[in-house]
This record gives sequence, C-alpha cells and structure tokens, in this order.
Amino acid sequence: MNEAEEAALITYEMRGDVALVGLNRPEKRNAISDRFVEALADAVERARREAKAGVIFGNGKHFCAGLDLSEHVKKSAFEGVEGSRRWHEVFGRIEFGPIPWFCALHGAVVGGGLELASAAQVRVADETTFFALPEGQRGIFVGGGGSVRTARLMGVARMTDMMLTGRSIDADTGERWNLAQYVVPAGKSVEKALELAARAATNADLSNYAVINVLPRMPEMSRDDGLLMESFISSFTATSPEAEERLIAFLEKRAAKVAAPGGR
Ligand code: 1HE
Repeated sequence: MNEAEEAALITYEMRGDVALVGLNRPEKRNAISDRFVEALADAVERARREAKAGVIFGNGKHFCAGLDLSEHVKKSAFEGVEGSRRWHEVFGRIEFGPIPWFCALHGAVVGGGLELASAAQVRVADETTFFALPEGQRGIFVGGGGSVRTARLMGVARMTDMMLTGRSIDADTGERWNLAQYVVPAGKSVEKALELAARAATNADLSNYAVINVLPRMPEMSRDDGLLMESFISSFTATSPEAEERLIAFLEKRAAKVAAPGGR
C-alpha cells in the first residue's frame, strides 16, 4: 500500500474548530487493520494539535465492523498482545486528551468498532445503528479496551450477555444501556455530532480538559479523595483568566442564559 492509499484509510477535514475524522474503508465495513489504527492515530494527533473538538464517523453502510479478522488468522500470541496494546494507546489518546470526541454512529457498531466508540466522550446513534460483540463466536476476546470501557458504560451483566449469546441490540436499547447518549433519525448522526461538538468547542479549554480527564477517574477514587480533587479542580478552573472573563460576561448580560430543553 502506498502513502496516498494509506492516508485515504481515514478522511480528515476541519469544520470550524471541529476535526471531522472519517473511517474510510467502506468496502471492508471500516474493519480496523494495523495500518488503519496508525492512520487513526495520526488523525487523532493532528486534531489534538489544531481542533477544539472532534467527530469520528464511518464512511459507507456501517460505522465499523471491528477488528480486521483477515489479519489475525496467523498472529503469534505476542504479536496479538502488542497489537492490543497499540489499540489501547491510540484509543487512550481519544479517551484522555485535551479535546472532546463525539462518535457519529450508524449501521454496525461491532466488536472493536464499539470499543472505539466507547473511547469517545459522547456517542450519537442514528436509528439504523446496532451494537454487537461477536468475539465469542469468532473464538477471541475484546482487545481494544472493551472489557474496561464498554463494560463500564453498559455494565458487566449486559456485556457478558452480549458476548456469550451474540445478542445484537438496536439504537434505542443502546441508548438505554448507555452506549449512546443520543438517538437521531437515520442519516442524521454526523450532523448532530457536529452540532454538539461545535457547542463543546466553545467551552473553556480547561473546563473541557477537566471533564474529560477528571470525571472518568472519579469512580476509582475514594469519596474523600474525589471530593478533595473536585475542590482543587473547581478552584483551579474558576481562577483562570478565561473563567473570570466568562463570569463577568454573564454578570454584564453579555453571555447566553441556560436554555430550557427544546429552546423554550
Ligand atoms: C471484514 C470484516 C472484518 C466485514 N474483518 N473483513 N467483527 C465481526 O465479527 C463482524 C464481521 N462482519 C460482519 O458481521 C458484517 O460484515 C457486517 C454486519 C459488519 C456488515 O455486513 P454487510 O452485509 O454490510 O457486509 P459484508 O458483505 O459482510 O462485508 C463486506 C466485506 O467486508 C466482505 O469482504 P469481501 O472481500 O467478501 O467483499 C467482508 O469479509 C469484509 N468484512 N467485516 C475483515 N471485521 C481488538 S479486539 C476486537 C475484536 C473484534 O472486533 S471481534 C469482531 C469482529
């Protein structure tokens, strides 16, 4: 594969302050090969440098069919561990970075595709979305962080059921199970994710950083440690020049009020 073909595995464009990253291997349902992981890593690094939020979506009929199974027929155990650790690194750059990521889902969100989506902060599913973890049927196990991230989103019992029985769930069930925070009409997930990302991009950088990096770590702390940490983060953000300017803007009636749902 030459450089141009490799670059084309992932599409990348800036929409204002938002990086729009497209999984672009539709003929293989965006199955994640080793090269694909590297192309995604490059896009994520670029977005971390130049964007204030990111959207990941899948080109073609599906968001992502997970691990490229054709590359895993003849791998050694050690190569498998290294591959899995690389997924962890790259997805970790999405999970714990300076900018929030919004995944726009449609069609199959399967195996490693669901693991990728689980690394984002917000998932927007359209009505065609379905989630599955067919690892058990393939004789393998999740390796892209799913047993940690996806299990935390939906809970161990539900994930165990999906992995043991091959159960597929639809978008509405996925929303109830915490795999998506929004369900929108078919074909609208990218538009909605872009709208949400553009909104998040206007927040103070430090507030976004704290939400992304502190909130997910809190459940692992004791209540006492968590509350102390919260006081420090709260004071640290509130005393930044950006916060001061935003607080004064509100008091001087130059900033938007909180809107009721539906803009009432
Ligand atoms: C693939 C892959 C893949 C499709 N690796 N080549 N993931 C899975 O077990 C899911 C396997 N895929 C499917 O069940 C279906 O492809 C879909 C439901 C996602 C989509 O169905 P459909 O009818 O739209 O597409 P298709 O005809 O099945 O696939 C089109 C092509 O993509 C076909 O190749 P072709 O050469 O015959 O055209 C498929 O073989 C190919 N393709 N999915 C390789 N996954 C770090 S651990 C993570 C562990 C996992 O992710 S396990 C879950 C793996």
